[in-house]
Amino acid sequence: MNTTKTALITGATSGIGRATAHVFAKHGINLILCGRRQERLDTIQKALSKQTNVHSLNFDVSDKKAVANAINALPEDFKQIDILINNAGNAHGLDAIQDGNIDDWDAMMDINVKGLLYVSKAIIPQMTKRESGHIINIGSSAGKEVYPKGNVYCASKHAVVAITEGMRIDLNPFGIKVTAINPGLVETEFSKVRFKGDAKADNVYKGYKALQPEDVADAIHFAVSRPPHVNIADLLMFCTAQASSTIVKKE
Ligand code: NDP
Ligand code: 8X3
Repeated sequence: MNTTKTALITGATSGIGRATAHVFAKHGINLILCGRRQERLDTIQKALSKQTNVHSLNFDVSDKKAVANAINALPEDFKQIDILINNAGNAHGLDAIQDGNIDDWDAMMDINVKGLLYVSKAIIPQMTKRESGHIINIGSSAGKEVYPKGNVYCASKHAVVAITEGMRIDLNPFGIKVTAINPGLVETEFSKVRFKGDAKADNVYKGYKALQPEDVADAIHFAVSRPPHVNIADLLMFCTAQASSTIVKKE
């Protein structure tokens, strides 16, 4: 019996998703890498193919047809997905609700919430059929606590935590594990995206040691490597300097 598992990771071209792909490859997990930046997908696939079998898919998670088409067209060797890492997402803007940009709100709800649902919808039926699988949703400390100007991003991550709980309940009869990993500040391209390339992004991780994407990837691998009877349901992780969304000890 082939015991090698296959993981599909959304947002594998950067940050937490890319670091997770590296850790999984080191442990011999087959990979389906997803993202929109083809050049990055090619580079990561080339590097990790030395360690494991890798396939990449280019689609926007907020485009439901593109999601279904990409996943339905997977080659035979990659059709069985044992582990789904719903990681693609970002914050767009940091504005008081009265100043918020509607396009930013649409992007966060469409990608962080609906995108996660579209990808899950395309994969859950094969997991329920086999009565096995593990879904890991990347929430955030912003899914546990709302902070000033975080409004819609925090709402999108509260939704991720709620959807994770709903999945765990509904998929319980099928023996499917469902996990939320909720990090605080992680030094990735997240702030570059949030501030649309503005220099403000450079200050977010200054004066303290933020979580690194590899720290979160380790936690994700911990969750997927527990024995069959153990499910890490919900994990909140901060760097040592962070106590809450608004309390960070800086030099
Ligand atoms: P990055 O910006 O470094 O990575 C985001 C990833 O998401 C990229 O690979 C990007 O790929 C992908 N992505 C974004 N939009 C889409 C889309 N519409 N369709 C497909 N893929 C998309 O950020 P992080 O690694 O930090 O973020 C990963 C997850 O972690 C997000 O859900 C974020 O909310 C969450 N998180 C981040 C924290 C942080 O402080 N950094 C803390 C807590 C949670 P591409 O552009 O190639 O499509
Ligand atoms: C990312 C962490 O604090 O910027 O989810 O919302 S935070």
